[in-house]
Amino acid sequence: MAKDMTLLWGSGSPPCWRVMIMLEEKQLQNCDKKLLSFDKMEHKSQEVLDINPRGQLPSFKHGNIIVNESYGACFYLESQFKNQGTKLVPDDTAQQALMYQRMFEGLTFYDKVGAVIYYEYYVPEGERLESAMKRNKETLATELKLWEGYLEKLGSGSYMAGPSFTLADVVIFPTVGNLFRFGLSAQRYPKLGAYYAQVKDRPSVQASWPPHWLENPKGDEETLKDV
Ligand SMILES: N[C@@H](CCC(=O)N[C@@H](CS)C(=O)NCC(=O)O)C(=O)O
Repeated sequence: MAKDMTLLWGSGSPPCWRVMIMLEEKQLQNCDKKLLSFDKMEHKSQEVLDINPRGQLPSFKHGNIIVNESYGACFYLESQFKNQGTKLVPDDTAQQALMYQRMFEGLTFYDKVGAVIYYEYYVPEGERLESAMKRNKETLATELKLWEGYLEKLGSGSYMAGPSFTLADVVIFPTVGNLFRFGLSAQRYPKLGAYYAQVKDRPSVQASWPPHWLENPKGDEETLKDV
């Protein structure tokens, strides 16, 4: 089924993790997946650049079709393998609308998480400011309260867009996984904590768990402890 399908990916990258979960949900485990190292700058290798001129991961190819953007790859796979594996777009109009709404808000969510957890990666040492980090953390706290409210409104045991696991969970769970890896308090954010606990054991999520997290189960828990 996953004939002539290639995914170049990096461990821990939320955009890569989205596509990894998607492949599992769609029973496309035999996709040819190649783990590359950001530390070794393999995302700028010719192999990646041949598929993705941005030199970014994920880079995804199916036959002659290239869809590198993680959201694009997820939509593409759902549409191409609609009747295979988990159905990830609900038929119910209101649930579908909420799924789209949350998916795209998920990009804003990810940006705000990234502005804190990847601050040192993106901002060179001499340009880092404590005031900027403080502001980014405050902005993230405001964002997190919004998601707490969304989950609260849906009720306990809900997924991101209602009673079923959808594309919204595929794209947002990796962001939530990173939050807890970097030390977010499940006591301060109980709804996100419960969502994380509920989804982390899903087989597609377990099968795609970042390998370097398995090797080193404790992340940098200081980063978000005061958010
Ligand atoms: N919009 C892209 C973002 C991909 C992305 O930012 N990938 C990061 C890893 S998380 C990357 O390859 N960064 C290296 C670089 O930009 O040079 C997507 O959603 O697929």
